[in-house]
Amino acid sequence: LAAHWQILLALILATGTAIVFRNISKTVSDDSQAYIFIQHAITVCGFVGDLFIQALKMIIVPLVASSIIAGIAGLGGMDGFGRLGLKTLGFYLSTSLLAVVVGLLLVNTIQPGLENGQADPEIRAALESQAQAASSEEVAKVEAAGERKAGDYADLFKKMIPPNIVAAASDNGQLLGMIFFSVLFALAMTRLPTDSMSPLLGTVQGINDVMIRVTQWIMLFAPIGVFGLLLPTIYKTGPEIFISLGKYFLTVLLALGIHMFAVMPLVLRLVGKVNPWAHFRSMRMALLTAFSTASSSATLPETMHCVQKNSGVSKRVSSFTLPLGATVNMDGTALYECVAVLFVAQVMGFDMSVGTQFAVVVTALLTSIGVAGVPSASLVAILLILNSSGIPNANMAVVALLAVDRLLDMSRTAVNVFGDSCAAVCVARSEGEGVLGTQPAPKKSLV
Ligand code: DAS
Repeated sequence: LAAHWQILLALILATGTAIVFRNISKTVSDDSQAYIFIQHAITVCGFVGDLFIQALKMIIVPLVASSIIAGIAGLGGMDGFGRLGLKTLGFYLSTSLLAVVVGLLLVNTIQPGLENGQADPEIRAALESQAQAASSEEVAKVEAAGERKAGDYADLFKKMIPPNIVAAASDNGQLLGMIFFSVLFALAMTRLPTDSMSPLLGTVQGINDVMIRVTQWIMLFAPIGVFGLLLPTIYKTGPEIFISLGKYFLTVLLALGIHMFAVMPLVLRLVGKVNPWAHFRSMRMALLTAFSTASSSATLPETMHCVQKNSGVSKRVSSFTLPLGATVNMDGTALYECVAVLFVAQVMGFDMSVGTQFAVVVTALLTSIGVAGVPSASLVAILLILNSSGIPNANMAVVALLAVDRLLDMSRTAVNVFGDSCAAVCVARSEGEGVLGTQPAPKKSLV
């Protein structure tokens, strides 16, 4: 069975088992053998799922550093790199803006927080009950996040120049420091005389090949890891929340779907001149991994493998665009922040004028750059936007959204990863590379 079918099967099995476990748990007493077995099974699954994510995170630093250095050093120095960097950043900003606009349109059209144009008291009650049901650590996490100010996101740019590269490498949600150092190292390498640069480049390329091999070994365990990640999630998330917060879920998932299956394919066709379907197929393992782990960073090794091996993007383009994208380009997150903030404003009866909505759009764009590629990272940004917009009951609302966030986090992380992979393909095409079955062409600008 092909690897992606194995993962899909694991997802289906986990869902089915979780639903059976949920129903059994409801009919037996807490001290029965069946109930105790189920709790142990959930714990074991959670443990296996965490091991899988940790294994993926374990290889991020050596894989990303060696990819960037080998890719850029192979690029031959500053000339190609500057152009590549500008194209990549321009692509990321414009697709994230498109995502936020899609989110804005949908949340103003569907109006998930309103009933006949007024704040919906039932939804507010649902949020409050979710907030009460949330665990103490979730409440503590939101309280702690509430202390963060907009300035923290400005610190992101300070993180670009890390005082300690080992410490920077350890924060695998924010790869900026490591990316910056690796790029600097690679550019300096191209200044070396060839006879001393080639053995170094050969070694770095060797390390990179080894790390890609290790990625493939880790991905062999993906079906087990995915099963372990999904079962506890679905077991804990009862179907009732999809009813009380149904319109909210619908708005987010619909907006993510429009961005991923309509907007981005259009960008692939118009800007990249490639067949979107071919790219979806080449990215399926990375998308399934992103959906299962809800972490762009943990998915990065698989994203690089799919973009390089299946979409045919060169290492020199993918080794720069993908690690940067996993850190700063989060289309799904920017879209989600916009929808969630305006949803809470609607529920709280807070009138969002066009000016305030524009401010939310800008803040969502900026904070999505700062959001780490780890599960539920964007809820911190949402709290910041709610507080800075003066929307009341921000903590209660975010605690409630955090409690029901997992499915949405998995979906928006898949959109984040897909957006990064589209950038790699479009930038590669503009660099004259023949990707996804197209022929190599002369270099041209992206637009
Ligand atoms: N889970 C984050 C990621 O890994 C996205 C988010 O929290 O919005 O991309």
